[in-house]
Amino acid sequence: MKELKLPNARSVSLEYPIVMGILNVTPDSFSDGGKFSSDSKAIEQAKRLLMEGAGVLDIGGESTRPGAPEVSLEEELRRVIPVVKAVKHDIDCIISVDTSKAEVMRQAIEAGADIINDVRALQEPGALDVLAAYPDVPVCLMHMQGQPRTMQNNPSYQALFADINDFFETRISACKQAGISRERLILDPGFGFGKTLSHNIELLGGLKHFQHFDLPILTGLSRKSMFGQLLNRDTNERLAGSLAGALICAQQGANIIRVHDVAETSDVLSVWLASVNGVNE
Ligand code: 7PJ
Repeated sequence: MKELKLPNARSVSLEYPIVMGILNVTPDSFSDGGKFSSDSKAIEQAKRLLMEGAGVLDIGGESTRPGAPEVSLEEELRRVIPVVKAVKHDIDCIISVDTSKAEVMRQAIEAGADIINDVRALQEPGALDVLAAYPDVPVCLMHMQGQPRTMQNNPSYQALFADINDFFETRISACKQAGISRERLILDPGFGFGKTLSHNIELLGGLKHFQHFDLPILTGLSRKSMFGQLLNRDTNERLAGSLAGALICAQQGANIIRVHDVAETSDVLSVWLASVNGVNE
């Protein structure tokens, strides 16, 4: 599991954790509405994230924040596909698309997406079949309890790690049944998705419980409300908490760290890696 194979005979090394930079294409992120200018803003942001050290860009058009309303297929396609095409056309980079809808997955892959990141772990209709049809595309299976609109209404587990591990087992088997090979899979415990603060904190200290799968692990904690609750911070005051979270995940073997603040996260990981590997002066 030293590298992740990608389409077109490319691959990305997982020897050290890589930073996945979040490129949101929800209307609140580009509020001017004009399609041309929003595409060029997305390209600008993509270039910035890559310069700051992102190894992968994660493009998502569905808000999955707690309580967020669902987005129609047409709207999600309209938000995501032009940006994937534009970024792919202008920049040589690895693109992940954050979606649960089979048709968005299909069009995104056709438009040049290298990875599918699904917070619903390929449980929506047709999603397994789409991925089965593109045997070079890796996919992130994230754990969520419930659905975004209601997932924070009293989440509960019999045993947090055992329940999430059972979910991973079930989804890994579903992938196998559908013809999606195991080496394409990435696992994500889904911080904030149907989890209380104490669930999230327990997860943060316990990533070792997912290492037995011997699959790459992705974690996303960036600016999440667990830091709001723990530290009493608004969204724009959660950088320090998020950096601590990213480092704690990396030190427990997380391979892909999904963040908004790429430059800061890259610095933190570089300091840690220097302390492990030394430096050449
Ligand atoms: C995650 C995600 C995450 C993966 C979002 C937010 C909510 N994909 N998409 N893992 N979170 N794989 O960033 O606050 O934790 S959207």
